[in-house]
Amino acid sequence: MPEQANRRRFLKLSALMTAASSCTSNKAVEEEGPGQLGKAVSAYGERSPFEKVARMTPDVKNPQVASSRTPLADIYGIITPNSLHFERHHSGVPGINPADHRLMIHGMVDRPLVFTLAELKRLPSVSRVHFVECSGNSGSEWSAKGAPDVIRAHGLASCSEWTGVPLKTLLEEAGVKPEAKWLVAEGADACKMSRSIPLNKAMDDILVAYAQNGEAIRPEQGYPLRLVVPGWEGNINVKWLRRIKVSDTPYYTKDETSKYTELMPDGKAWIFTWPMDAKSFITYPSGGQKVDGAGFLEITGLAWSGRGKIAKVEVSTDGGQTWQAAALQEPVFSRAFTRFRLPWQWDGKEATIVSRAIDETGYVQPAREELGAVRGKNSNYHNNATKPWKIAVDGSVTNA
Ligand SMILES: Nc1nc2c(c(=O)[nH]1)N[C@H]1C(S)=C(S)[C@@H](COP(=O)(O)O)O[C@H]1N2
Ligand SMILES: [Mo]
Repeated sequence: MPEQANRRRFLKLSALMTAASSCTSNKAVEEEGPGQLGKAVSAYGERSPFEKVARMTPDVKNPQVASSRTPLADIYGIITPNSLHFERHHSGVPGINPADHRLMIHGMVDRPLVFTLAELKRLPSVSRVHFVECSGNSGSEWSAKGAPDVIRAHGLASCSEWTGVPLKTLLEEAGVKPEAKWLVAEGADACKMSRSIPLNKAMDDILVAYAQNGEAIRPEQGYPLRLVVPGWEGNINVKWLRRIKVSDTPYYTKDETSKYTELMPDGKAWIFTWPMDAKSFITYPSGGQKVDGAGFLEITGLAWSGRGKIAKVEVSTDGGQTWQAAALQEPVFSRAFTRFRLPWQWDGKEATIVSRAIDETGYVQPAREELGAVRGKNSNYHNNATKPWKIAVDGSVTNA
C-alpha cells in the first residue's frame, strides 16, 4: 500500500482510539489488577454476566405459534451460538428422554428398521455447516407496512455445524424398493410435523443430525434427533424426528398444503417450495443501531443460498446506483451463512446502504420490486428481497 494512503488510514483510525484510551475503564483494570484470584473451573461454561445478547422473543404464550429470532446483528462470523439459534415450534418443545427415543424407517423398504440413538451414533458420521431459515422469515416485508425497523425481524435464520448420519446410509441399510420416489418424515411433537421429501434429495445430502456445534442438539432444535435438509425451507427440517416412511407418492400433509404453500398471481397454488433462494443482509450498520459519528467503519453482513455456495456479495452505499464487491470470509460453505465485509468511510451525510448476494448458479438476489413483480400480492413466504437501510445524519439506522 502506498505510504501516503497508509498514513491517512492510520490517522483516521487513531482518532477513534484516542477516545477509547481516555475512558475510565482502564483505571479499573489497573486497580483490581491481576493480584486477585478469580473463579475456579466450572463443569459447563457460561458467558460473561456483562453479555446480554438474547433471542428476540415476542410476548406470545401460545406454543402453537411460538417463534423466537436470532439477533443477527449481534453474532460474529458464520456460526450461530446454540443458545441464540432461532426457534419455530408448532406445538411447543417436547421433553424427550433419549433413552426412550427411536427412529423407525419403514414403508417401501426390504427391511424395516428401528434405531436407538446409541445405534445411530455407531454409524459413520459427518459434520457439515448449514443454515436453517424459516420460509416465513422476512414475511412481514410482504405487507404494505413492511418489516419492523430492526434486523432482528429477519432473524428466523441461523447457521450451525450439524453432525449426524447421512440419511442415505440408513435408507441403503433398509433397502429402498425400486418403485419408491418419496419419503415422509414425522416428528414426535404433539402436531406430528410431517413433510414429504423426494427420495433423490434424501440420497443426496440430508442428515439425520444429533449434534449441533459440537454438543447434543438443543431441545429447541429437535433433541435428540432432527433432519437437516440443506438449503431447503426450515419447516422441512423435521425436529424430534421419529419416523421415515418410504413411499411412491408425496402425502400432501397439512404442513405442506394448508401452510408453506403460496398463492400465485394467476390463482394457482405453488406447493413444495423447497429451496431458499439467495439472500443477504447488512448486519452492521443495520436497523435499530446508531452509528457513532462519521469516519471509518466496516460494513459487514451475512449471505446464504439454498442452491449452493455464495459466489459474490455486492454492497452499495448510494442506494443501489453503484456497487462494490465485498470480501467473503473463507472458507465459503455450500448452503451456509457466508460472512461478507467492506471497509467504508462514512462522510456523515444521509446514506442508503444495501447488499445483494449472487450464488454459484448465477442467481442474483432481487430487489423488492423485482420479487413483487413475480410473486404478486398474496405471498406469505420466501421473501428474499434485498434490504436497504437508511443512515440518517445523526447516525440512526432505519428501513429505507
Ligand atoms: N417436529 C417439528 N419439526 C419442526 C417444527 C415443528 O414445529 N415440529 N418446526 C419447523 C419449522 S416451521 C422451522 S422454521 C424449523 C425451525 O427450526 P429451529 O426451531 O431449530 O430453528 O423447524 C421445523 N421443524
Ligand atoms: Mo418455519
